[in-house]
Amino acid sequence: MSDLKITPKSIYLKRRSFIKNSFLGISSLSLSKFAQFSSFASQNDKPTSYEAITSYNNFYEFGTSKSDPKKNAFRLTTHPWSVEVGGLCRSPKTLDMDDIFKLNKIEERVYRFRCVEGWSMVIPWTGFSLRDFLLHFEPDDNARYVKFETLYRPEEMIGQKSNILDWPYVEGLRMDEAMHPLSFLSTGIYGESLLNQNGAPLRLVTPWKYGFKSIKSIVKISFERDMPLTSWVKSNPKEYGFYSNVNPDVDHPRWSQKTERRIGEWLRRKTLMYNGYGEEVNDLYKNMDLKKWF
Ligand SMILES: Nc1nc2c(c(=O)[nH]1)N[C@H]1C(S)=C(S)[C@@H](COP(=O)(O)O)O[C@H]1N2
Ligand SMILES: [Mo]
Repeated sequence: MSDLKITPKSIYLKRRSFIKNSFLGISSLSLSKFAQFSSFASQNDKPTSYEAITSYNNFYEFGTSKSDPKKNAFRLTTHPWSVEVGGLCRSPKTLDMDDIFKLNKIEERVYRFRCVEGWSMVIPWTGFSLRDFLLHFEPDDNARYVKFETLYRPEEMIGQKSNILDWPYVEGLRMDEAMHPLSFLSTGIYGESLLNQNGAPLRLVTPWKYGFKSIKSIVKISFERDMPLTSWVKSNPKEYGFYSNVNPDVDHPRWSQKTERRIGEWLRRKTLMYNGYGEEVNDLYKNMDLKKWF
């Protein structure tokens, strides 16, 4: 797809969400200095093509190679779809996607996206703030973490017939990370509904963390007291941590994290601390040893 074709829609969406945000902002709790802006990528970050975003994927439920998700994800039925939200909160509920769309105003966020494997993209997501969504369920004061789970349906998710990971895929955030204004639940890309290979109908996006934290096709969210045991930590705790913040100074045991290949570019780029979102997220980790808590 040519950039000429996609840009106008993207700009249009951006402008719309900007207007919405500044309008909303005055009374909204979530209005921070960041939420007024719909774009969190710089001039230097040209959005990756829709074609690449939807054909070069990691989604092990459909196979382990980059082309498997696009090839195999058509089997997944996403209508109807419900998301159960519970655990330590006052208003647990199971919602279908229509309820979810009614709860939240859709906005666009252009974010850099960095996979732990050393490639990156720039993705114009549509969706809504995770914080705004979670507040509807009135989390208790003793909720310290949020746990997310992907659908388990091996008849449709054929990769789940292999035991490469312990299904269902589980991810988690500390409560303050989940409540951070950058944390986002996505329902679309370039203004189109998410395709199955990208995690339809609902997936997480935490742009300062490695891509595997951005769990796809979510069916369950729960507020927890203890740190959830996430899929990658469970499968290989020496190589993957709970926090997994993008950090060029902490190498993966099998490769350096200093640089990355931006899909669509020739030369490798320097990887930025917190994927370039340090100004926004530094405070979350100010008392932590980032080498120890990787
Ligand atoms: N359920 C689930 N979520 C997942 C994965 C997965 O295998 N299963 N892969 C993760 C990894 S490693 C990355 S890099 C991103 C890729 O997202 P994308 O294919 O939309 O770019 O999804 C993440 N979310
Ligand atoms: Mo990844």
